[in-house]
Formats: sequence, C-alpha cells, structure tokens
Amino acid sequence: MGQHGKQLRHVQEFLNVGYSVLRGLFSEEDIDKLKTSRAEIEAKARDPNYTAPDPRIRFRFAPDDPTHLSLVDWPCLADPVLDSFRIDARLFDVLSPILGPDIVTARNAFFLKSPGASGTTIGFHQDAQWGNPSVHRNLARSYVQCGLAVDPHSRAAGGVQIIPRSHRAGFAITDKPVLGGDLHTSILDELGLKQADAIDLELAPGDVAIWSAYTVHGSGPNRSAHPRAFYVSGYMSSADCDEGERAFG
Ligand SMILES: O=C(O)CCC(=O)C(=O)O
Repeated sequence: MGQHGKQLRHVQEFLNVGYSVLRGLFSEEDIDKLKTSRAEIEAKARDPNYTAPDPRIRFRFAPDDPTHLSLVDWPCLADPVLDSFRIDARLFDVLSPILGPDIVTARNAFFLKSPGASGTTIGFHQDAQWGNPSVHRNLARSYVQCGLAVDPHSRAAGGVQIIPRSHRAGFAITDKPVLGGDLHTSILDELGLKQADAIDLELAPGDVAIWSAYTVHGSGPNRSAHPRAFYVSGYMSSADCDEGERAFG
C-alpha cells in the first residue's frame, strides 16, 4: 500500500476498525439498474427451464421458507449489468489503495431478504472461513469484502451488524451453519467479543460498506416493510489468490 493509501479515511478505518462506509458511491440511476437485475435474477431462479451458464451460479432458497430466494452465488456470471457493477471504476478507486492495482473477485453474491421472510438470518462469522488457505493467502491484507446497498439497510431490515475491531481478535470457524439459522453467538464467546458491541450498518441505497476477512459480522431477519438486497463481492490482490474472476481490466 502506498503513502497515498495510508491517508485515505476508508483505508485507515478498514485497517484500524475493520470496516468502513462510503456514502453515495452509486446513484439512483445505478440503483434502478440493480433493482431490474434483481428482478431478472429472481425470475431466472424460479424458471425451471433456466440453465445457468456457469456451475458457480447457485440459487438458494431460505431453508424454512422455500418460496423465498435468500442468496444467489455468482449472479455476475448470469447478468452483465451485475458484472459491470462488480468491475465498476468507483470500486477500483476504493479497493486499489488497499489491494493494489491487480485485483480478482473471489466471491460474488446477492443476499436477498424479503420483508417478513423467515430463515434469512446470517449467523456471526468471519469471511475468512470460506477461504482455502492454499488458494486464498494473507487474507488480513489481501482481502476486502464489499457490500453495495440496493435498498435501505438497517437492523430493522435485517442489515449487517459488525463488531468493530473484531478483525484483531483472532480467527474461529463457527460450529453452526451460518446461513438461515440464528445469529448464534458461539464465535463471539470463542473470540472474547460481545454482541452488545455490534454496530448496525445503516446504509442508503448506493452506499457501500467494506470490511476485512476477519471482521466478525452477521445479520438478523428483515422485520421492515421493504425488501433488503445487498450486492456483495469479495476482492483479493491477485498475487494472493489462485482463483476467481479478473476485476477492473
Ligand atoms: O447480507 C447479509 O446479510 C450478509 C452478508 C455477509 O455476511 C457477507 O457478505 O459476508
């Protein structure tokens, strides 16, 4: 990371607190495009004749509510508009001071929570737990998780809760399923963290949050009256990642 990177607020927060929020990075027009893509992806997920063009694309329905599409893995491979947001220059400007100029996308997902849908809680976890140490290396400095709010994002809407500075607490793999269970706090006990310290990501559509591979986070059910979609990608320095999709040229 260059001298310039050290001076940027979001880089300092990412390194010191484990997360940062960038307000208004994307416009209302951008959000309209993302909402259209969300509707198209939902239609594909429900179309029995749809054949995904890549095996990484996976549609997951909430375990206790099979009518509710809760997660799409690698939607960028099914939708060119989502792919264009994955490699948008505004994200490059955020990420390159942390990751350098050669960046790949190691994860890509649409997390969807309809109002009142059950089985959409994401238990507290660290994203490092999805990594394969021989393929994804040096995650503390080579990985940035990035979430773009498509809808208003708050605790009431099942928004992400983050434990500040938890990226320094160590690494633990949760012993319970992360998707669709409850917020289970065993990982917090193991790392000596308290749920009471969690902050809520309060995001407007177009805001972006970034956090580290070791930042402990989770999210509850959507008790609001509106949907909550979060378009998420995990970016890595290409030198530390042996798979994924090339990003930003
Ligand atoms: O959207 C959510 O509620 C969870 C997102 C998340 O846990 C992640 O991207 O790692």
